[in-house]
Amino acid sequence: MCSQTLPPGPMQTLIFLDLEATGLPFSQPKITELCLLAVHRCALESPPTHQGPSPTVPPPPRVVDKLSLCVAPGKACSPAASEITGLSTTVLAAHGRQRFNADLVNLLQAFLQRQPQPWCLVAHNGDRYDFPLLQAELAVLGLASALDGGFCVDSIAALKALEQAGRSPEQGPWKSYSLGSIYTRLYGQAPPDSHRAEGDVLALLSICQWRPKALLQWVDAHARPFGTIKPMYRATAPTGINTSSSATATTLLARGRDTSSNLGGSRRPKVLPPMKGPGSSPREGLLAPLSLLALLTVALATLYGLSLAAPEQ
Ligand code: DCM
Ligand code: MG
Repeated sequence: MCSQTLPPGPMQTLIFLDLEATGLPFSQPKITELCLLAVHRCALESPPTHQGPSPTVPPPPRVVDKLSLCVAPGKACSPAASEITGLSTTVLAAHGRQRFNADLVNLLQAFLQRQPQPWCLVAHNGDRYDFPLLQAELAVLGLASALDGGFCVDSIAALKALEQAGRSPEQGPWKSYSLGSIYTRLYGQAPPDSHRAEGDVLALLSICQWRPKALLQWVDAHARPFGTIKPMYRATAPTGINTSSSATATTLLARGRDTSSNLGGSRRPKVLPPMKGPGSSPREGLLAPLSLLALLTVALATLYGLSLAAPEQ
């Protein structure tokens, strides 16, 4: 690996991140839960050695910083999201959870600033979900560049590279790179607490501990500035004086999904019914001359019939 081509230098802190939210990207989701787990690179450079007959789930490093919060999303969770996460907007409100607001952004910044720099967010499917969603939440608050000092990588790409390294280039059977599938492949059991932000973050840490040194090398080579991540959707126009994200209209940015299904397609122009009212339709204006023409044709046909019949009478 040619480390001299890496502008930011080795990432000092890996921050494993997972977000739960109200739904999938086309629904312009809002965050319902987030978890960040900060691990210094030295914990991955010299992992505890584990001997045993079968691969066991590595224990997490002793020294970690963890931030885990539930968030009131300000919009309904999809039934699927509620089902898998166990969170609903009503329950989050009943527990007095606060919105994704400027205070939370300050909290995130304070947490990140405590870490040895540079830091790099690691999220599974982060490029398509967690990073653009986090950017969207920041953008809605007008704080789009709040996390611009840091870097990010998608662990799906990392684990693909790590699993394929050393294998023959022949294509094997198709493999799933979902968090649960990788974890089960590596450790022979399903990850606990799936679809809880903290559970998913711990599972992510475990799969990244499988080949920790190779993972660090990959991260150092592929980390990209968080500021280059495009928000999943953008605030367009405030709908009232309340600047909270619920009062802000949003627009989904094209991210590989059919954006026409935005808001269940309710923004698509509807086919208007024919207008009513006298003389309002150009078709109606043609009816009078057409009726006259039909009348004349009938008259002419009658006269013609009579003229044909006349000589025989
Ligand atoms: N999600 C969803 N439907 C799915 C899978 C995920 O709406 N079938 C949304 C809600 C989850 C979020 O994605 O909170 C993050 O997924 P995960 O729990 O896998 O991190
Ligand atoms: Mg999750």
